[in-house]
Amino acid sequence: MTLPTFVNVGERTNVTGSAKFRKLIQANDYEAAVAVARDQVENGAQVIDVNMDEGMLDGVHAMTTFLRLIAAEPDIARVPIMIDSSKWEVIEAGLKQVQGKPIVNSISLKEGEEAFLHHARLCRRYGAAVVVMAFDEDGQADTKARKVEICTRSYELLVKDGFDPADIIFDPNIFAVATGIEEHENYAVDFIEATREIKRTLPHVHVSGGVSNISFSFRGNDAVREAMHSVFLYHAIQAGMDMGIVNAGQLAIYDEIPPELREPVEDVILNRRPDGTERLLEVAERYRGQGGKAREEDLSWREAPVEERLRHALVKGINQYVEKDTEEARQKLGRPLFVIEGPLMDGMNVVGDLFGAGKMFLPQVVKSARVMKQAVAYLTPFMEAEREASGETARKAAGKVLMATVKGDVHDIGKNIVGVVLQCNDYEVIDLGVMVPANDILDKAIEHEVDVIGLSGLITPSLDEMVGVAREMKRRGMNQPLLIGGATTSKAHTAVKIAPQYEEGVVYVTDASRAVGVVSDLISKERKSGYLDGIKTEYDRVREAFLSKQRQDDRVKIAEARANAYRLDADRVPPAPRKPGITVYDAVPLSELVPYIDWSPFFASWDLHGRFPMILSDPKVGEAAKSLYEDAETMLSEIVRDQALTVKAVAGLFPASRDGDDVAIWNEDRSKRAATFHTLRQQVAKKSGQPNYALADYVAEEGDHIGAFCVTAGHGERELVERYTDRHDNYSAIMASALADRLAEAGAEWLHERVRRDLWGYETGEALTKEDLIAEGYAGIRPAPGYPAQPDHTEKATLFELLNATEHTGVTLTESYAMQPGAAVSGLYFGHPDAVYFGTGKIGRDQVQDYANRKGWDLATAERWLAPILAYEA
Ligand code: B12
Repeated sequence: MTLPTFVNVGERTNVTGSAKFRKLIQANDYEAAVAVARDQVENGAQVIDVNMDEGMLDGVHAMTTFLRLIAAEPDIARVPIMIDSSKWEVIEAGLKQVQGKPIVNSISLKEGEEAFLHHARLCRRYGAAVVVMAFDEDGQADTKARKVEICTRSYELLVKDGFDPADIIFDPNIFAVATGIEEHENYAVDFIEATREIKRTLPHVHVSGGVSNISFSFRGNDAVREAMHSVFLYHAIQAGMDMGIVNAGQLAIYDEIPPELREPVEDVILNRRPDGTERLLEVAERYRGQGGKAREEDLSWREAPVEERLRHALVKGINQYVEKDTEEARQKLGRPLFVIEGPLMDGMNVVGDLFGAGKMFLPQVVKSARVMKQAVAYLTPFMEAEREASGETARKAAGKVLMATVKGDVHDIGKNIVGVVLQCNDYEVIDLGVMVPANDILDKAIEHEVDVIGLSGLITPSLDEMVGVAREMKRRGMNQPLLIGGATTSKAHTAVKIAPQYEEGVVYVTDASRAVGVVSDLISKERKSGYLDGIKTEYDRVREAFLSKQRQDDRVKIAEARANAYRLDADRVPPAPRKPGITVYDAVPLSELVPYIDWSPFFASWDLHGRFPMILSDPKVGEAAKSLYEDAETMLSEIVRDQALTVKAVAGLFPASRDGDDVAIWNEDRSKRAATFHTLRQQVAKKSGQPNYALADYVAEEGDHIGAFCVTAGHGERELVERYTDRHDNYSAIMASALADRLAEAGAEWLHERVRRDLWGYETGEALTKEDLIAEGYAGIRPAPGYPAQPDHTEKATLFELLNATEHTGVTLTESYAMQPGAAVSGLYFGHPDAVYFGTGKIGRDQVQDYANRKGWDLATAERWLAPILAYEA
């Protein structure tokens, strides 16, 4: 294929990249969809990329229909079509339709040589050119060396197989620069230099890429983005890039970029100085809001009257102008209260309705709440001054809710989210924070005359604490309803254990979106008793069902379960560790952890459910997810740049041997037992051939080893969170905690890899992609006390002592064995290649008694710590 100097690929006909196009295709409006393609060509696109990869679409049908229609349009049919899909059936469907020379986007060595060549041959059969991504079995290429290596290998394979080199278009991956992450700084240079080398050594091929990626860190600043694209292209084209996805309408002319902007942009693109990013950030501020048509369009709402502007800012969560507009509204409306009860409440009502109708999502609501909070904070001194002058009492909210994370527990993201959502709905929230003893909760509830009390908890020991709070409420003769929430709570536990302790109403609330409805029912004089009657009937049923299931106990005896233990393959026991004993990491570089982040749970913590990155293009929540992700990436870069969090870790590898259902830990020469880990065995009746697992089964009877670890990313979190809450910015505060949690998990993944490769060293050679890591595609496991394979949190005491974890990481244990700081994970390492995760499930009294004996507890203590997994009523 021969190409003119630089070919511009239009990508507006891509359902994953354009919401407008996606909606048209989903609505079967192919006529308007064809118009999008026509517009692209009229605006200078010389190739159009067509992508129909969208979960809800029949990709084959959509691709076939669309390509047939554009083939009939002479204006469009004159440009080549790039068939873009990750699904082979869609690509093939596309290939069958295209009349001229098609381009397939893309193939790569990701799944190995065989699949690569198979796909390449299919393309060749249709006479198609191919985009070859610099992606191999080890992942995407980021450095020049990897890009050149993968492209060269792909080239050799293709050409040897008879592929015309002129039909090969390499995409050596353009990644964002100026992210604040040191290892990203050379990404543009890596691309440009790889392009130069590819063009020099691999005759006839083309080089392409998605240009807008380069400026991802400057989203919202079109002037800087346009300058970055133009400078990047200026250098990349000289190096041989001859094709790319560029929005031609949004490209500055290189020579016309003001030198004060061009120079710092060029410093960043060419990685010419270490402080390049900071300097560009400074200059960028001056260009914010300039250039870029989209920005001007966005700002048309600024021309509306101030009440409208406030409402708009609330619904859209824009906090940029909040103080200015609030002041203007205060002057216009005469009193601060009128601003709150007028445009601010109007806006919040819209937000509440949209959220209730499932048209707005949690992150958007929390952003709206930020606008409200900042406006109210601005008005508060004026209201206080008025009150002092007139002697009036404060404005009454719709109701008062007291919230607390119970004693011994440290996590509060969920509680904070619920608090924000309630505040959005005009409830006053008194938040007592974390680790709050029952008496403090109840004293404050009485003092503040609250209408409802809400408790939160992350780990199972908190369940017992909640039962205690309910009991104490009864003893004190209180009458407020009690709400129960948090990851460890459940309707069954609430119905069986908490509700029977307190007759004034106990309600389990699954998530933030339900909280408002429940509180409003509980506060309404008319609805309260009917609502609570309904809950009571429901919980009676849940309790009965639970107890009757418990009565049909189908557990096998512990002796029988042990006889069916998993038998370890002694020949495959991992070798002795290369570096036995304890290794401490005082400050793991944050930039090293970023690639280990598993983003899916991050979205879940904002009530957006789905797998990353597909969630970003989800038809329902995609838009909210994308914007949340952008904010998260921006904050993450700042955290990395400012070293705002410190990740500390300790890992230890010890001689060990199995001792029944326990694991004995030995000193270096195995002359003295240093500690014992206790494990629990599954007692569910298994099908033949399936073992009743206990973690101890993964350790050999002699000569084996196990590991232990503790990681935290929580040092610095409190300061970071406070910095945002001081600015009434709960959105960023919650985001900071959620990112700290992600970094703690990423730290655990990072450390486990180090252990497998270096410290223990049983893993050699294998290089896993990030997806493999997340899918735990490696040998060995790292169960954490509290997780289903070891539900007993008290084992953390042994683990901490053995590792001296508090001294090495600064993490301490509460009386419920929660770790502080909250963004922390600790657990054991089992290296045997057959080790798999499992759930212990419910266990019988015989095992509980046996476990109590092994731990030196009485039965009641064992039943308390193991309460959530007892198969009987204690
Ligand atoms: C992410 C995660 C973590 C993260 C962050 C935790 C966090 N910030 O919540 C990290 C990696 C730090 C972590 C660590 C641990 N985790 Co963890 N973790 C999870 C996971 C996967 C999701 C929790 C989460 O983020 N939820 C998102 C938030 C927003 O949701 P939420 O807290 O539930 O709140 C919502 C609702 O519950 C409700 N709500 C919450 N509070 C309230 C209060 C009121 C009044 C109302 C009305 C509603 C309400 O509304 C909120 C918003 O929708 C859960 C499993 C799961 N799917 O739930 C395990 C889970 C919570 N973890 C668990 C455990 C055991 C641990 C560790 C002890 C493991 C270990 N040994 O290291 C540690 C403990 C950390 C510590 N500091 O002590 C267990 C806890 C149960 C148990 N057996 O004790 C779980 C349930 C996993 C499991 N199935 O075993 N964990």
